[in-house]
This record gives sequence, structure tokens and C-alpha cells, in this order.
Amino acid sequence: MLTFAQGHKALHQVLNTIELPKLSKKDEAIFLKRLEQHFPKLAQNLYELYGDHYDFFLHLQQLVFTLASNFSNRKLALKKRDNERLADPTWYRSEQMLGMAVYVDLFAGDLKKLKTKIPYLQQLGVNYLHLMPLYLCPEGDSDGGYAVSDYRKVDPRLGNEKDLIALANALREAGISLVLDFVFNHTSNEHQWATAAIAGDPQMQDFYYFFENQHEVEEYNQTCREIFPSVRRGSFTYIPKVKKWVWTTFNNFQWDLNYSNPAVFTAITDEMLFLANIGCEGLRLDALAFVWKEKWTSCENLPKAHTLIECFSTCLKIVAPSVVFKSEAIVHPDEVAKYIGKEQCQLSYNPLQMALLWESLATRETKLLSASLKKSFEISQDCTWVNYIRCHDDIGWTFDDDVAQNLGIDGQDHRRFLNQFYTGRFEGSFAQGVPFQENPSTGDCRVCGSLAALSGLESAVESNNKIEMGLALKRIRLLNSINLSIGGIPLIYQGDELGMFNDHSYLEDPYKKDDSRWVNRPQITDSDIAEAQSGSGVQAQVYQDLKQMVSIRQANPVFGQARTQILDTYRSNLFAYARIANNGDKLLAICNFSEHQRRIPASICDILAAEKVVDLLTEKQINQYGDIELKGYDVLWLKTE
Ligand code: OTU
Repeated sequence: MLTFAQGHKALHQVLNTIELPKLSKKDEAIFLKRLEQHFPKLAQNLYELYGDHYDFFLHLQQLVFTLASNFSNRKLALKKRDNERLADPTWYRSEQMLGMAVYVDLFAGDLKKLKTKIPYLQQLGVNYLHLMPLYLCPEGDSDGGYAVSDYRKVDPRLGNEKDLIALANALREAGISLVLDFVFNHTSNEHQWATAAIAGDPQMQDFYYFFENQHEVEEYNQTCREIFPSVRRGSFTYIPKVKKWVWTTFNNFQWDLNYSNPAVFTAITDEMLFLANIGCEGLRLDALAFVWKEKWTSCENLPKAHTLIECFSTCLKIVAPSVVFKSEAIVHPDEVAKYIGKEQCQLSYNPLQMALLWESLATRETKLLSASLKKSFEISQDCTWVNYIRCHDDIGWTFDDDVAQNLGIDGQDHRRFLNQFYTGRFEGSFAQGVPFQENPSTGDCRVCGSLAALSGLESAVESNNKIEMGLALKRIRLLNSINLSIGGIPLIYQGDELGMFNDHSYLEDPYKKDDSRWVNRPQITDSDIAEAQSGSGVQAQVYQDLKQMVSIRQANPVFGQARTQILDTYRSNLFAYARIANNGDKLLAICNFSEHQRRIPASICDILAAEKVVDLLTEKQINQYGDIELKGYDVLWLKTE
């Protein structure tokens, strides 16, 4: 272990032995101050990871140099943004926040054209835009861009580096925070590190996990989960050219980086800071659960993965403090929580809530949702959830089996039911999802499909069933209402705001046909947008409902920095929560997950302690005597006048 004082001493030894790149007097003062503040802890953490390397000090020197060069490359406008964010560190907790995730090509065509979509985003109130990976990647299958061949180059099909900078600037001027992917668990097999490794360069082979011995590979396979079992069994791919196995958690062309090598940490830090200097304000940490590996463990969520992420986060604090991390840990809720904190990720996807909203919609029961969120919703006040209903990936049925068990639910059986339900195999299901990665040995599977397809709108329209259409629209509104009000950044996935259906055209594409996640990655045309904005069909209804709720959210600070309390409704179909702001401002949300009318005693409003209570969605006053009545899938947003 290194003490804080030793970390501090190490900093001064480094500064005395390297020459920093030229910085202005003012910048040098800022940089040195930030080093003083953050480096000792960084050195302590790095020592925990790499202290047994004989050349540890050399790596510290290289790291400080990398930090300084990236700081000197940082544009004035971004340094200004750094200061603004340092003065308002929890900006992401504001009620104004509304996110959208889009593929550049599917949403706009290319980066230049995406600029012309800014007014559309603004009309909806979007001020956080996650662009799916847009870096150079293999031409055929690239896992939707998650196999990066060069972090500094833009996929030429989308534009070039200049277009990206221009877009980042335009977004910033429009008040929209850009979020980019930091795909740091793996590179593509076409990255120059990988091609050098294939050519036999031992240093570059050390950037990945190579094994000569199949027996060793099998040992790891015994304890590691298979993520894409229909692609390949086990986690390794044989590379005949070097007669070795390489670690590939995901596809064969996605090579896991070897973070037990300190040179990899420094090299990836350099890439990360390059991305920060493009002008993004958030980095999505892709597949962060897998970044540290140890024999005879699951190689997921290991303590040193957290140390590593803290190291990256500290480097950002030194060079680009306005940039925050978003955790993409789609794992057990207790493990999700461990990535959340000022020291690691300020933002985190909320996969538990996502999965359980769908679970409640299928079962019409809210007990698992309520009990799970009671246990896991509360996180540090410095951080925030990124709430979502759908994303570009599949839905995995993540919840805590012990919480389920206490409610008499068998986790494994229940997951099987949910898969059956959402792939439309369960009788009476409204959903039209598609299975993903069915595991032949375990029978596990996950589900893909758009919001409209999974909530029954697609099948209702196909069968021209008006009643079903009405119900499906209410289900979509219900899910959106929770996403917008429960606390966190609501993140809309491209096309779901327009009620778009599944897109089966991927089956025609040889590079996509085996990956059913493409069913929920539709091309969005101008006429889709026009139809939703001014048409009169179901798509327009989805869009208008959402827009109405967004404007209510953005007009009421109680949707922002307020605590969330999950309430007991003692009604199996009802879900309720309160938002309680420090200034006493309160909101009470009540949702009916059944298609039938339900009642609840109006005394639930006591939490608001007010004489006059109004539903923000209908502007109607609530009679606080007797029962409150909710029609099928109704939502109430109750507030004091
Ligand atoms: C992520 O997802 C991305 O979101 C996927 O689109 C990528 O294919 C993948 O990484 C590889 O880059 O397994 O099914 O616990 O669940 O990181 C999606 C985290 C995934 C994993 C998640 C991964």
C-alpha cells in the first residue's frame, strides 16, 4: 500500500524528473493545483493495481506527461465549461435534463445532417444527446460500432473528425450536452495494437490477453459467463497466425484489453482524454464490469475494476473536470450500485427499474418493482440515475432473486415467463419482441424490440384493434411518465418518441441477420417525424403524450433535485412514489399497471400535507375525501397548488 503522503511525494518526484509540455502561466498553475488535489489518491490507486511492476515510477512519469499534453490541447471553450461545471457540480440533477440516444446514420444520415436535427431535439426539450459509437470500426460486422479500430478517427460513413468537432460545438451552443462512448474494455481486431499483435509484436500482444495453452483458456471458461453464446462458446478466440488464444468476452473481433499492464492504462487514458477534448460532457463506460480479470473468479465486477475506473475518473478530474462518467453495468443491482459515486461514475443506467417496469406491465403487479426500488433506488445525492425504457440493446431480466424470493417469486421461472411473454409466446401477451442470444445449455435468453412493439401498439395496429390501440398507448404513456418523474435523467431511445415499430430489415443484411438487437434500431425518416408531430394517428399520440409530460417536468423543479420515496400502496396493481425537495416542495405519483379501474384511499395524499391537490397532467383538483379512482393504466402526478 502507498500512503497519501507517499503519493504526494511521488508527484513531486515525477514533476522534478520530467519536462511538462509548454503551458501558459495561468494554465500551469491550474494544472499543478489539480495535480496536488487529485494525484496522491491516483498514485495510491495505481499502486494498488501496478505497484508490483519494477517500472511503476516510469509509468507514473508517462501518465503525468499524458495528462499535461491533453490539458494543453484542451480548447478555451471547454476550459470555460470546466469552470462552469465545477461551480455547479450536480448540473445533471436538474429537472431540465432530458436525454436521447441516437445512431448518427439511422437518425440523421451523417454528422453534418445531424446538425440540422438540433431544432427537432430542442422542440422536444432534449439537452443531452448520446451518439452511439461513431469511431472507425471494421466494415462488416462491428457490433454496431462497439468494435473500435481507432478512437481518434470517425467512421468515414458518418463524416470526419472536423464534422464531429463542428457538431460538438453546435450542440454546446444549443445547450445540448454531448455524450460519447468510451469503449475501453476492448478494441476491434483491426486496431493498430491488434494488427501489430497479430504480426507478432510481443509488446502489443501484452496489450491483450493472449494464451498459448488451451488448458488455461478452459480454466477461465469454467468461471466466466458467456455473453454472446450464440456467437461462440466460451470467452476466447483462436488466432492461427500466432497460434494463440485471445480473450474476447463479446464477438470474436472484439479483443479485451489487458489492464493488468500499466502501459494499457496510460495508452487508454490518452484516448479517453482525446475524446474529452472533442467537447463531450459525458462518457458512457461500455462494458465496464469486465475490465479486470482474475483466475478462478467470474471476471466481472472485481474490486480492481472499481479501482481502475476511479483512476480514469481522477484523470478526467485533472484534465477535463466538466466530463462525467456514465456507468453501463447491466448486472445484479447490488453490483450496479458499487459503480455509482463521485469517485467513479456520477451517472448510471438504471437497468433494474427498466427491467421491472416491463415486468410489472406483463404481470400487472407492482410488488417486485416496489420492493426492488425500495431497496436499490436511493443513491448518493452527488449522482443520478439515467432512467430508460428501451435502449439499443436487448432487455435482460435483471433483479435480485432474494428480493423476488421473499415475495414468493422464483427468479429463474419468472425470467422464463418474461421471455415467453415478451416474445409473444405466452397466451394473451400483447408484446411482439424477438429473442436474443438463447443459450443452448441454460435456456437463458434476452428480449429485443421497440417500445411500441413490446407494449402492444404494433400488434394492435396490425390487427386494427382500436381498443387494444388505446390500451397500448396508455401503457407507453405510463412507462414514459415514470421515466420522466421518478428521479434521474430520462433517456429516450431514438424512435421510441415516435412510437416506431420493429424493423425486420436487418434479416436481409448478412452482417446483421444473426444479431436481433437490430430489430430495435430503425432508420428514422423525416416523414416519421412529420407524422408524429402533425399527424393524427397513434404515432402522433405517443409523441404528443410524451411532449406534454416533458414540458410539465421541465416547468417544475420538484422533478429535479428532490429525494424519491417509494410508497406502499397496499394495492397489487398500483405503484406510487413521492418526490420531496429540500425546500418542502412535493410531488406524488400514482400509477395503475392494470387495464382495469382501480381505487386507492385519498389518504395517500397526506404525504403532500396540503389542502388543495391538483393532478399536473389533467389540471384537475383531487377530492381528498374517500377514494381516488384510476382508470386502466392511468397515471396521476399530484402536487400542491
Ligand atoms: C455493451 O453491452 C453494449 O451496449 C453492446 O451494444 C455491446 O455489444 C457490448 O457492450 C460490447 O461492446 O452484453 O448485451 O453487463 O451487458 O456491457 C449487451 C454489461 C452487453 C453488458 C453490456 C453489454
